[in-house]
Amino acid sequence: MNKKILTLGLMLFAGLGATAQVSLVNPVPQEVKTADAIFEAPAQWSISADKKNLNGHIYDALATAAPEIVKKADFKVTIGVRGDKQVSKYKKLIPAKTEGYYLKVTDKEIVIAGNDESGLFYGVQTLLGMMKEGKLEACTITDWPDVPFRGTVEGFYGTPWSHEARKSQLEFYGRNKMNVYIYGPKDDPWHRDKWREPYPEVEANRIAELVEVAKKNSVNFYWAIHPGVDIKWNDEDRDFLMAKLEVMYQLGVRSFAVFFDDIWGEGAKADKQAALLNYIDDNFVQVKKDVAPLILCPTEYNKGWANEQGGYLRTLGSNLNKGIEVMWTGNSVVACIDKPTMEWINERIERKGYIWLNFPVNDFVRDHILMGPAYGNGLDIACDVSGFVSNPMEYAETSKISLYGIADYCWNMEAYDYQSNWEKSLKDILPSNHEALRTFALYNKDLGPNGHGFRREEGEELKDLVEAALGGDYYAVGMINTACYELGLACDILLNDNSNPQLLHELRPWLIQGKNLAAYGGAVCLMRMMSDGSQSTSNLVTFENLYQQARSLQKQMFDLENNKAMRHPYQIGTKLGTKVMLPALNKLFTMATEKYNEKKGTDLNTTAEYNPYKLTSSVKQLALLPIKLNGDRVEIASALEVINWQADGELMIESETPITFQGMDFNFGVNGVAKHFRLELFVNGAWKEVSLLHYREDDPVIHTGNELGGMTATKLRITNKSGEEQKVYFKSFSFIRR
Ligand code: 14T
Repeated sequence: MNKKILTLGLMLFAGLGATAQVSLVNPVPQEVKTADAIFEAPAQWSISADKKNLNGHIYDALATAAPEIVKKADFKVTIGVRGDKQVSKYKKLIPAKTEGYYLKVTDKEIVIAGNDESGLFYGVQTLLGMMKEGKLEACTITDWPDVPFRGTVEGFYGTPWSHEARKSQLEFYGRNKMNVYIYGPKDDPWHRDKWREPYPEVEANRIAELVEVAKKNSVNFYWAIHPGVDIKWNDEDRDFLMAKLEVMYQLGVRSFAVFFDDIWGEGAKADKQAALLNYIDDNFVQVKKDVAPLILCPTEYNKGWANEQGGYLRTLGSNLNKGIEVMWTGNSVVACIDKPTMEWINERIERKGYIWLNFPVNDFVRDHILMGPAYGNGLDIACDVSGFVSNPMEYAETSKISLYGIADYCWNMEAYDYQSNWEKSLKDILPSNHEALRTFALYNKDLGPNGHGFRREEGEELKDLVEAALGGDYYAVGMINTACYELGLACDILLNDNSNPQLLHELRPWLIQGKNLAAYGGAVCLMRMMSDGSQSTSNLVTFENLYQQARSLQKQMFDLENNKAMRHPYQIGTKLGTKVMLPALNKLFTMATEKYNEKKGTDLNTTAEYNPYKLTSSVKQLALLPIKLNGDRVEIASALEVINWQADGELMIESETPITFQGMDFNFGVNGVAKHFRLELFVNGAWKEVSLLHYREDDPVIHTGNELGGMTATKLRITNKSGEEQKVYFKSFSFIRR
């Protein structure tokens, strides 16, 4: 049989299956019965509901659906909450679960019956999700959440989300059935540094508005205070805190959290923290009666930091009032959560932990943006957590990709399929160009090496190809070339998409770097194919010109990575494809260049990474140490052995462009050795000496004299001037450029 026809047939078939409207709903509902009947939504429908549901946020949500709401229509929508007359017939079908609902869709009518108001709202969201493409599917759904509190904590360091971004988040949470938003951006002054002071009017009004938007979306807006940096455990500070909570209450806030993370000293005492929280609970939460249970973020918020001897967690466990929730990031600051994680912490805090998941937050890897799926958390911990919130990136819109998964995971844990959720999320966030977004996102999943050791899968789909290509398979090189072409194509398409301006604004630096990476890949793959010295039909497309192009792109990527105007003043850089694609291309570049050198007897530099700084040394052990730019700091990696620095041996650093020095220090690990070495800078064609000194006799760090600041040079060298060998450790060396 003709293969093409067969594939076409299969595709059509798959196409039919994929249109099931219920599969568009996120999170995946608990119990679904469908009759495989899909039909156009009616042009009009009438709504029958109890008075209280005929106006308000639930009705408003329903009104966003395409059908026009009229008094009398053939198609009837009945909505209600357990106890309402309208849905009394369905009493037995409504799940007796908090936030649960029953939904029935036929070609004549729809019934949505919530176990409570949230449940009804979520039933409406399910209907809206199913109608995304204008169609309905006959079904009955019985649905409820696994985790009672699901959502986010805006808890990262860096630029807090904008007001607009927050509103958009709250609507996104409503649509995806998340019910918690904890407001706690580290860089909001009135959350942390100025916790005692009330918000100025403009900021106060914004918070009041967010509370309203949250309510409309069935989200609890938690406002968090972070007093631990300078709190005194006295009545005065306690009253300051109570007063601030009262001010926030007046703005409409009804849910509160107190954070004690990333502090030390006085503020970090468990008994004091517990006493304060109990005081707030007794004298504020219980008195007001309409305030949600308090949430505490402890100082020892992960197992890695838990000091068992100190008894911090057990003190919280026994002292804190039972209703107070305790947050937990897992076995380390950034970790996936599993059953043993929960068993360990729940026993200590004498309650179910409230998970603060440090994903997709990128405040510790700001050169990467994270667009991958949320995976790796246990699918069997629904009963072990009281809440589960994600700490996202300062890139609010991009974070929605992962949050879409968090929402699904928390709602229906056992059924959670991260891959299919991820595919769905890309369509949800950028329907116009979800394929381009998907291709681009493939290169933006991993975090790169980081202090927390938290990595993500990236480039798995390329691994076999890369291996084959490195093994000399030209077909595989061609496939990598195609992948690079697709990446460039995706970047260009996205840079021209204006359907989600916020998303594309956030992604822009990475899209531009993505184009560089793609073009680099193209050049490298061609280089590899021409590296056997075969003749080109073009005078321009020659190996040596492709080599120049690849070099140029290495430099362009480097410049973009080190351009501080581009993004953050620290932790700068814009990286993607760092797990598989970039290293593969660099290897191909080196291989191709080596091959060519061999064939042609040329001497082209085979090292792939562009570096404007070059280190040379007549001290053998130093000659191969890597030198790197890190922001504005140029560093030589430390040596792990004793260095035998011979008399007159020198270490030289050359820069492509003149450097203006800000400061310099280095550590040879031996006290008092500054007098044995000479530092010189090459200024205007001549070597100029700069003095070296120790600040203290017992401190091996060597500093430079004040004359260094502001000097401009293209090279520097350090020479052993003592006339004899010096045994030193090369612990650190760095200078800062202006
Ligand atoms: F409160 C905690 F649960 C928590 O995670 N606190 C911070 C959080 O604001 C930040 O976004 C997150 C990821 O960087 O980690 C915590 O911050 C840290 C963690 C460290 F290990 C800050 C400095 C650290 F060294």
